[in-house]
Parts: sequence; structure tokens; C-alpha cells
Amino acid sequence: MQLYHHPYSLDSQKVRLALEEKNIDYTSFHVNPITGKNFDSSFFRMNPSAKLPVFQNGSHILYDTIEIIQYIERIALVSSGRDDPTLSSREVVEWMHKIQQWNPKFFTLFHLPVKYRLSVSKFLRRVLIARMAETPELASAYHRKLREAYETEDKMQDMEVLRRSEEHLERILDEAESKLGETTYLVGDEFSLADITFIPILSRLVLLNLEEKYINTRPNMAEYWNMVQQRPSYKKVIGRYFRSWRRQRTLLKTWCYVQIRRLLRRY
Ligand SMILES: N[C@@H](CCC(=O)N[C@@H](CS)C(=O)NCC(=O)O)C(=O)O
Repeated sequence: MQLYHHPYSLDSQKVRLALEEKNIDYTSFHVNPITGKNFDSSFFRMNPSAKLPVFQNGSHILYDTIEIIQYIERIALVSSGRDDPTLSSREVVEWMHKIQQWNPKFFTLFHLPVKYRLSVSKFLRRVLIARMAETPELASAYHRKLREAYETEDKMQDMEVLRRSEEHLERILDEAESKLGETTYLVGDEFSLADITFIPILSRLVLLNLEEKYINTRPNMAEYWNMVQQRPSYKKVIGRYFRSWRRQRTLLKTWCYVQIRRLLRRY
């Protein structure tokens, strides 16, 4: 089994948490979306949406985060050899969908320093144009991505987009806060796929320095956040890259790559 993913990608984090929690071995391929590696023709041919993560098991390829996580759950159940295999409850699946409906893209972009955002988006557009010239048979798919990039820039001018995204996030957080007042985890007293889907969102808020506003104002969530950070899966998938000083190192590496490529005009 192969997973194409990146530590920066929120949906990739969800899938990797599932793989770690379920103890499933896989071959890992890092595809950095900020340096435009997701536009390399080898990856783009398999996945013209260029989105991460992608999970491959033989000829079976999955692109949808929830489908991948549920597939991992089924693999874990089959390999456990238990007589009474039970899949996640309906409530867990409902929570996963509820969380997945919030798109972190605009929220994240709005909270990045404008200078970095504009520089990276310009770099990515150049990468797309370079790949288009190298691989004309994929030109129309590259063109679609380029259009998507321009549309994203347009949306970034519209503060209503940010407001809606914030409101949507607040609704999910409020509901989670009230659930966490009754139970240890999002659904009941056992860690579930719902938590796996939720943890990367909290981690993204911390990365954007928004912990005070969104987490610490909700006491049950603040306690939950402290608890889930102790899990080995969290440490391996997220903490390793983003805890304290590590996050500067992780972000600086990518930033330097982009700047050097830009200076050399190597896309
Ligand atoms: N099909 C995925 C979408 C995943 C997604 O949006 N991935 C983001 C990172 S978390 C991505 O790869 N963005 C890069 C791009 O759109 O070019 C799902 O909803 O499960």
C-alpha cells in the first residue's frame, strides 16, 4: 500500500493518524503542495486534481479522505481476525462528514502573511505553466488547475469568504465543545475515527497562532487538546513537524526551496 501525502496537508494528516492508530504498514511518498510537487507529471497523471492524499492498494486508488480512512478501518478489522468485527458507528461517521465539510483552504490562506501567500501562489502558477509546456498531453488538466489558482486569488479579495469559513468552523467547535462536556472523546469514551478527523483541525489552529481564540476559550476542548497531543500517533504525524521550534524548521525548509527556485527561475 502506498500513501502520497505531506505533513502540511490537513487531509493527509487525518489519513496518517488513521494508519498509525490502526498500526497499518505502508510505503510513504512525500508530495509537497507548497513547492508544487503535486504538479509533477508522474503524480499529476495518476491524480489530475493534484490534491492530497492519495492512497493506493494495488490497482485500487482512493482520493477521498473519508473513503481512505474507512478503507483503513476495514483493513485493520480484517487483519485483526476478530470474530465480531464492528465498523464505526453511524454517529462517528456523521461527525467525520460534518468535520470534513469545513474546507480549511481559505481560512488558512487568510491567516497567512500576505507576502508569503502571494509569493507562493505566484511560484505555483509558474510551476503549472512550466509543467504544461513539458507535458502537452496533460495541458488541459494543468489549465484547469491554473484557473483554480486564479479563482482562489479572486476569493481572497472577498472578506465574506473568510467570514463564512469562520462561522462554519465556530459551529463545529461549539458543537464539539458541548459533546466534550459529556464524553471524553468526540463520540463516547473511546478514541474514534471522529477524533482522527478532528485533531488536525485543532493542530492547524495552533499553527496559525489561533489557539487562544478558538481552543482556549472552550475549556472542554482545551483539556481534550492537551490529552490528544499525548498520543503516539499525534506525536509521529503532527508533533514531530510542528511542535514548538520544529515548526519554524519545517516551514523554513519549504520557504527556502521556493525562494531559491524563484531566484534561479527553475520551476
Ligand atoms: N479529495 C480530497 C481533497 C483533499 C484536499 O483538498 N487536499 C488539499 C490539501 S489538504 C490539497 O491537496 N491541495 C492542493 C491543491 O488543491 O492543489 C478530499 O476531500 O478528501
